[in-house]
Amino acid sequence: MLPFGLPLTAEGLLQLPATKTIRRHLSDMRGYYADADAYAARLAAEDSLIYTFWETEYTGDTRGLSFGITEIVPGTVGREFHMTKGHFHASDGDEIYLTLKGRGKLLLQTRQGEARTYDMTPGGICYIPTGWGHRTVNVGAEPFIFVSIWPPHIVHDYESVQKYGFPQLMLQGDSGPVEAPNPRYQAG
Ligand code: S6P
Ligand code: ZN
Repeated sequence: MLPFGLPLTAEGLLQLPATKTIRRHLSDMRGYYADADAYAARLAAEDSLIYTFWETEYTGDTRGLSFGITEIVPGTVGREFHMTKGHFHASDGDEIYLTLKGRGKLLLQTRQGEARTYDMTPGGICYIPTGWGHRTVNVGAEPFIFVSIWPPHIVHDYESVQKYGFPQLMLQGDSGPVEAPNPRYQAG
């Protein structure tokens, strides 16, 4: 990795060459949304883009840092807001999220079933210790964009989240986002 100095904005950071660009569409999110009928109906109409992340994963020795920029498109599946799949770090390694644009929520869970939720607004920072599964949700009407920074050689565990979900769902209420318990959740 070469040194760089850029404005902490989506426009600034997106100038960086990403080593990977991953786009997750509705069809990649089968089983993730609580309302299976709403999911099927939307997918039948269109396989829309839910989120993109541009990643520069550090694969050298143990000194570097990996980072990524995630953009979640606004919208819902049924009443549930667009979100990332979410994962645990299966190996030791904490992570930092810095919000650049839009309005989001960070959902956290431990494998024992403890849950926490944090607001993500521009200029805000969230710290995710190892052991806390994490998912981000766009609860606004605009694209929600944040930066993530994590140490090298992290193993990402998606399987536990795919199987058990998160304890909390983030739903569209009458006057903004509301959190509800996930009826299908089981502690991993
Ligand atoms: C990586 C970090 C983020 C996510 C990205 C997409 O440790 O937490 O860069 O990879 O926000 O989410 P997900 O759950 O599909 O990897
Ligand atoms: Zn992570």
